[in-house]
Amino acid sequence: MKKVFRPLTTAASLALLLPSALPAAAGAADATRTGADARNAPARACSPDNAIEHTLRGGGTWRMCWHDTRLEGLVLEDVTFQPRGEAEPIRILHRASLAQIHVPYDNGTAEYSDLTEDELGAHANPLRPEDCPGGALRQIRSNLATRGETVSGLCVTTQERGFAFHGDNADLPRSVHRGNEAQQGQDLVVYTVNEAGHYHYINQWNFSDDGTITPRLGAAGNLSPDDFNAADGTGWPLGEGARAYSTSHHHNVFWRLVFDPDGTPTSRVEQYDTRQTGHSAKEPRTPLHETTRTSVDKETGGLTDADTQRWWRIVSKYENTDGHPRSWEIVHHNPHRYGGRPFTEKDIYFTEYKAGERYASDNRMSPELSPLEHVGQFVGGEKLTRPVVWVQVGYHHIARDEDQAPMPVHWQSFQIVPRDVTAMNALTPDHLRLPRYNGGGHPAHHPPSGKGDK
Ligand SMILES: [Cu+2]
Repeated sequence: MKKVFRPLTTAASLALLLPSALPAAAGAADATRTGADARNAPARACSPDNAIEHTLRGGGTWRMCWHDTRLEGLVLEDVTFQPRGEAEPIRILHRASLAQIHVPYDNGTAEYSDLTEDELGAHANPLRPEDCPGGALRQIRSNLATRGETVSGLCVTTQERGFAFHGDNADLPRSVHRGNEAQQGQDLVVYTVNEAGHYHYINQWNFSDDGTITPRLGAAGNLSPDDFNAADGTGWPLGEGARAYSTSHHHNVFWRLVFDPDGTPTSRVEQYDTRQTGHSAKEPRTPLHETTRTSVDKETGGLTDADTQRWWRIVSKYENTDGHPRSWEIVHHNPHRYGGRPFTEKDIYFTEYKAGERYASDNRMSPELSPLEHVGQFVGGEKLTRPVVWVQVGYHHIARDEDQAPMPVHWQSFQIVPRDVTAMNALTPDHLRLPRYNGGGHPAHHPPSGKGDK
């Protein structure tokens, strides 16, 4: 369902014309860094309205800068995490955003590109204080504004995430709590709600106190009344009897991540696969597994192969204090891969950084963007020095009676998890930050006890 698009302000148009939709000064600062080792380079200017900084209960501080564009909506830049006790913020991402929501209907009657066609970013919904519990709303540009050009559409808040850890290091006296260390985790959460036709998408980013980033897209709103067809047998009957069939469809969501690990534009990509190689000689002949590492040196697309438990990581030039390269793992599973288009064939793509390669499909939106159409074409075998990561998560939506009305939120997500960024858990309590708790092999946790407290 298309909306009539009312042009945005000059500022919005300008945003689209600049290579990365940044203020000119910031763009210039960016250019000076390209190809250079810019560790410790000063952060780009970020106005107070665009800066987000929050220290979570666990002591870690997230910092980032946000802006919005007409198509992508929320864009996060210069994302850093400073674990408690760390002298400096650790840079992770240069730029992160949605890159497409591709919605093809099973019967071939419709195929939407919700970012580029429906201009997702231009349709940020106003949020009420109760839509942002415990947080603060910020103004974001929107065509849905009833007055002026902005709505209170960006929520910055915190959410509880349950146990961050629960363990027994035998450092505490045995007691009624059995000497357990436990802590509840907390996320900094940033989101907008944007309309594309009858759908409302929650564009949410969770930043956890352990350094994990979880981009999430929640599909909500209402089923498209235009996409009901009782005749072709491809949908699901909604309402009484079997008169109205809601047409099944996919939501293929793409994110684009420009990493900037430790503030350097260059990084490496590695792929890991685990395979069973046989069995141990001794009974009970336990299966043996071997994990192999493959360097991803050139642009490529990859599959989250269930048989090999494949995963990838972005590796920094710098090491943690244990002497291990800092890296960020892409924890990713594409449950409903859509094979119907060349840009949806892979679950993840790695391409060399180009500002004009912005959308996973329908990329030829304006003159400053690459003439190439989609991410499948961006993969041209070029050597990777500044890898851009494109993550796809698909969802085949077969409607159910409960989808009306409004539809319950359905989430699609993946995670960016620190791997060897710090020498220990970012949340490790100070009294456990000891050599004997870092590296394993420390004495057994449970001394023999005759008190029956096992
Ligand atoms: Cu749907």
